[in-house]
Amino acid sequence: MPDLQIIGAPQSNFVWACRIACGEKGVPYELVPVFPHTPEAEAIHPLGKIPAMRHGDVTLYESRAILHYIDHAFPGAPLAPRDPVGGALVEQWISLHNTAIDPLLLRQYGLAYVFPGTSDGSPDRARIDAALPKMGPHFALLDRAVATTGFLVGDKLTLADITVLPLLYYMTKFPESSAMLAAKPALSAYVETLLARPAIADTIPPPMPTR
Ligand SMILES: N[C@@H](CCC(=O)N[C@@H](CS)C(=O)NCC(=O)O)C(=O)O
Repeated sequence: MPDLQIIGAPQSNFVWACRIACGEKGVPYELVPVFPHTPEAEAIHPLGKIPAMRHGDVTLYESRAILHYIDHAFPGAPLAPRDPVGGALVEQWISLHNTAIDPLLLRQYGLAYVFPGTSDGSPDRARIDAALPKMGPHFALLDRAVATTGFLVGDKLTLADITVLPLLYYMTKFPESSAMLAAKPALSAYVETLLARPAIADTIPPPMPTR
């Protein structure tokens, strides 16, 4: 059994990013498919979030830290440039994703479909309609960023792409976001190309369990 554990439900975009990094790096791992706020998550993440990671004596939480660890602790082609500028640009994208893109596109908009919290389980239209006017600039920004090389940083896959791709995959699942994505040719081609990589194609998340 591999001694690296990725702890978290495969539906989580952040868990998926960690799994993609392992796949791209050729690192074997065991997926411990638990939801947030379960004992396994609480044992490592102080807020009970997923992903968490265990590797021998090393425990980590927060996808960004786990991605950094996977990239640096194991052999294989680097998933971030080791020069200061390239490495900082990868960090810049991960930070922008985690603090602005994910909170709007997935937490506010996407989860209004998946976990609407409405009395009849229908999508939370108020939350969706409040998000929509703010979403266009995010798709435009990403479209411009990948237009030249097909990657967010430099000319090969990095942790920046690995962080952003899972969110973009989920954007293909909801009506307004899939239309916004389809209207951006470079970004659409980027998503299609990345989804064909074995490390990504082989780990496409299952649907959310129905309650
Ligand atoms: N900044 C964290 C975010 C992790 C996160 O929000 N995970 C979600 C699942 S996709 C979660 O655990 N949500 C439960 C909660 O926020 O309480 C990371 O990058 O790992």
